[in-house]
Amino acid sequence: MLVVKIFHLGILFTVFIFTIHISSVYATVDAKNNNSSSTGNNTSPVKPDNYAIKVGEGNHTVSYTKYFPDYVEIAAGDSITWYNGVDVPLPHTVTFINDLGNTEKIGLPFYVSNNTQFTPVLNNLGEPLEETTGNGTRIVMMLNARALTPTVITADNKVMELKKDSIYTLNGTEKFVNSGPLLSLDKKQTFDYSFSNSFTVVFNKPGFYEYTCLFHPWMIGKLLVKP
Ligand SMILES: [Cu+2]
Repeated sequence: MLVVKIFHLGILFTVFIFTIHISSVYATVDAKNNNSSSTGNNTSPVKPDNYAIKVGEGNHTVSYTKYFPDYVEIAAGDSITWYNGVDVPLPHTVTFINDLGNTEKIGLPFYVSNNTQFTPVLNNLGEPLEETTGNGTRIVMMLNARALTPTVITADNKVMELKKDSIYTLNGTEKFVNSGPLLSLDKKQTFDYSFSNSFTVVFNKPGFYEYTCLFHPWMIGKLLVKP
């Protein structure tokens, strides 16, 4: 129960991750294997492990768009928590895409009524990108909620929005599993929009998984879930 409470408190949760797991990121698989082989007691179940992966690297002057580490091996039942630990306010996502039809771009054109008025909430902070098509239909570019919020699209195309800092159990059939933008805890406050800091996935199904960042498609992470 204590662990559950910690998971529900974003700040404490991150402190927990930092203190317990940061230094052992590289030892993930070894630690797990050692635990299970050295007990000599096949009747006691192995407790699932939680590993931490940094989303973005670098410091306040130089940031690197990569996952750190970008490859891990874990066991079925284990979980991974991705978190943004970079000093700069640069968001990244952790996004599993099984079906390229569900890539979910960040900006999308939408039809709107020709007399719709757009008023910025904040003074002089931009205007919508819009265009009138050849047949007089008006189109505006809008941000795609599925890219910018924690979202799952199931195998049967059900779209589910998750909570911020979610813990999601992957069943392996999803078309799209997205953390939404992750920002460092101290950087979240500089945005009006409420971003997550972390995203946790529980992997019960063995297999090879790849994920990417919707902002930086060259960011690729891979993981192997062993039976
Ligand atoms: Cu990124």
